[in-house]
Amino acid sequence: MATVSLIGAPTDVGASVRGAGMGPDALRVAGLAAALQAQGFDVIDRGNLAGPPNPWQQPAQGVRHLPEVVAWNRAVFEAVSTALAMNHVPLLMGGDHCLAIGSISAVARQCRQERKNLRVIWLDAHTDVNTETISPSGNIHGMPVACLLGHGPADLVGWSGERAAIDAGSLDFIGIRSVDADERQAIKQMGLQVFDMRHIDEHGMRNTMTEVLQDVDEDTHIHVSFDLDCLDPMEAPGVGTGVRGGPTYREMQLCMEMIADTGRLGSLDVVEINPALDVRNRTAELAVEFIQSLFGASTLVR
Ligand code: 4U7
Ligand code: MN
Ligand code: MN
Ligand code: MN
Repeated sequence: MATVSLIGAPTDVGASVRGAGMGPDALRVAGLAAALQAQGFDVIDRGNLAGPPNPWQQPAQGVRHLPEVVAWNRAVFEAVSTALAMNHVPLLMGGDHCLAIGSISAVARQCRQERKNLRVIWLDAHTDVNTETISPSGNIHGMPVACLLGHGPADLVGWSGERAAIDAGSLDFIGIRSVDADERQAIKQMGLQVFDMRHIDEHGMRNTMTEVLQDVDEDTHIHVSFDLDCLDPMEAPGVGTGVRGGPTYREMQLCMEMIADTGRLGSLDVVEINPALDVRNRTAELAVEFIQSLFGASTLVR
């Protein structure tokens, strides 16, 4: 059985709603380590990374807190690289979604070294493809996908060793229902595949995931970047940028189980849990349930 490395990154520097920095402890309190251990995994909790405090400033040149975002992502990049080098499955506990820049850059670099095909599955209400020139907020948690595709602030691009850590064709978005006007243009220009809520409404989660996973083979490394605001806020109230109309509990379970069935999950981000806005840690507890499914726990009785 694999070893899972839990990496805490307690920061909200990439967001403008405060509180996501408490995400790692919310996941610990919800019993993440014990849940994975019960499934037979070895789990090592690496504790929390250190980084600068949130300076709580207005955006400058289109971005908020760029030096702090760079510092936190450096720490994440190093920790994820270390875990991968030990053949562990890194599980990044955010923190806001800007941290996916460091995490996925590290994964992309490792996959290139091992000649694996990296597939990124982005579970989110948002596409996070803004850049400093088009973002309506300047919040970098709305920009990680752009940075990973080689766009965005220069300090956040190229960390994997190539300008683009991932190519447009190896990235799939699930659950999308909030895209900004200029972001929409960027999505078209970059040729990104977006399975938005309309697609899930019309085709169902099963057909959607069948399509997403069709070309996964034995040389594929799947990275899941799980923003808890992907879920409907009725299920997951503890998020800073909730949007009505997300997948239901059952739809999300199916999504996770179908990814698990491939046997190719290699790394994971769990981000944007905001305990300050949550109800009795429900969102972190929900996250733990979904993580269990993603790691192969099944409620199937056949
Ligand atoms: B998250 C937003 F304008 N698009 O860029 C922006 F609507 O990581 C939201 O998906 C980004 O939670 C949300 O600020 C970032 C906004
Ligand atoms: Mn996000
Ligand atoms: Mn989001
Ligand atoms: Mn959010």
